[in-house]
Amino acid sequence: MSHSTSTGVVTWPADIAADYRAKGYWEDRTLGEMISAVADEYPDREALVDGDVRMSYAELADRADAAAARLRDLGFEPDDRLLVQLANGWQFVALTLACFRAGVIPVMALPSHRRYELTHLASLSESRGIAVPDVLRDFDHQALAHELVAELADLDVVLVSGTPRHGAVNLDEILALPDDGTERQLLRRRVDEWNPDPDAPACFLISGGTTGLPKLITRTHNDYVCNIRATTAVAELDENDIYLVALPAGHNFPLACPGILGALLAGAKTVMLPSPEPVRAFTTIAAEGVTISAAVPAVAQQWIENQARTGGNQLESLRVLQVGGSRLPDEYAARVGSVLHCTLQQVFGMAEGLINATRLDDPTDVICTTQGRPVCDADEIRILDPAGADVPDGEPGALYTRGPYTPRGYYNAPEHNARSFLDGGWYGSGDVVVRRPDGNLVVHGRDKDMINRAGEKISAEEIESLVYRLPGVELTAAVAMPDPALGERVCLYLVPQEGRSFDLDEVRDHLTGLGIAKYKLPERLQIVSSIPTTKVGKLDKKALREDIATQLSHSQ
Ligand code: OOB
Repeated sequence: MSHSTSTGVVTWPADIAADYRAKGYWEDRTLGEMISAVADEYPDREALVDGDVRMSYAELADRADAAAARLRDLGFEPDDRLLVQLANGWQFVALTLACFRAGVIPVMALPSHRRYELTHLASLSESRGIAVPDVLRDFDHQALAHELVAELADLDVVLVSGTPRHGAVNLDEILALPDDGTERQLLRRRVDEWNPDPDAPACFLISGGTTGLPKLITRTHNDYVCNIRATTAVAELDENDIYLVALPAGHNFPLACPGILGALLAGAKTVMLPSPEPVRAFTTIAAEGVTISAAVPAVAQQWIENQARTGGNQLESLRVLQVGGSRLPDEYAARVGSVLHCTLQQVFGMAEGLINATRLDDPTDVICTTQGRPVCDADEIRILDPAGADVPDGEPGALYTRGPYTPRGYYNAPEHNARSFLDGGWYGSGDVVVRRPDGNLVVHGRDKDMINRAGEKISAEEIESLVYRLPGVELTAAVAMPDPALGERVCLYLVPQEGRSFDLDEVRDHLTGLGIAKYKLPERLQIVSSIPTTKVGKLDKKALREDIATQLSHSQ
């Protein structure tokens, strides 16, 4: 039932690890102990706001400790995995901290994931438990969790925020605050003794994915703390800040760049919202005095358009808007300052590690037309041509990186690691970038088979492999089509077998039946009699992207 070691975790070479340690990039402290120390320093400060729920640092830390002990009592052991699929709310934060304290590894799924993704993530991570909302946006997460428990050998505990059924555990009881002060102190002492190894994984993040199925990224306490520290410094976030979480909290960006964990390590306040919808977001920003938030370009665009339409001074407290996850069009970059009246920080990051960002005092041209530079001075980057030679500044090439918070491999994925990492541990992000002479990167495009829909990454291969399960498909290719609101959407090219016809609804129903997340569903179907191929015989996706872009521009 338990796993004594994280065998599938790829570690940094010993000499490099020693160097990161000696230079202070790795502090050898766990996220749990660091946040407990902050709570000791600022017990009465407000840490977390979620609607009517307001929690001090002391209360949050006490709830996390109590929950850590209760997870142990339920049978969770250090290095056990817990698949976390919770909406943005205080429970997400308290449970994540509880896992850190107990040495249990949260696997950060998204509320939009469905049977297909959760089955894969639970089995790949060998999760012992799954934490879900009950029914959320008309979807019965609890029912699905029970089905997964019935099907997966390792998975046996369902934690539900809401009304548990069929022997599920009530998450709100797990996270309850013991009312007795002495008990709280005893728990604190008990949990302090479990402090995990700082080189052990703190959490598993999900890769954007270019392969058929998503990969898991192991983030150790040492590396994640380094990531958080560096992004906190460049966002100039301190204890006076109020950080708004509007993106799904399990994403690296709102979780740790600097995100929720950065706000907690700084002694700042975090405000949770279930969605970035502008009317509610603006009301919350005004009511709570939010100073900093993170958005994907699609959300930044909505905020800009909403503010331009309504005017008003609801955003007065907002100091910084971080924008990343996909390329922010330059015209919107300029409007963050002129319409939202805050400083834009472009963030070009990845769950696999490396974070680039513009600095708050950079010249306007850097802030508005580049995606910034690495946040940590131990980050190393190389930009290579197809033959593997470094390209000069000003010329596009493929981005490779390594550093103190960029893990050297995905979890349990040796074959895939051999393809994604070069000798010397360089991770190839699949992005095509140009480095300017001032060191800032501009993302020109990508060399990976993925669709970036409003910052959510969709693997073309994953969609295609599922479409092939539909009888009568001769050939199919999923490609990105440009979209003014979301950046990109999925367009599916399909060659039917003789005598067969398809429409978009049939394809979408088929995929929905297989249990994939809705955001991955194709939004346009192009029925064609053939698909062009490249010289080496691969489907020519570039030609397809150009074809759909041309068709869309003509139909406007
Ligand atoms: C963030 O992380 P992921 O893992 O969902 O996606 C990483 C990929 C990058 O390789 C790149 O293709 C794309 O997303 N990307 C951007 C971008 N930021 C990310 N492409 C162009 N411009 C940008 N600013 O997306 C992520 C993780 C941490 C912080 C911010 C974003």
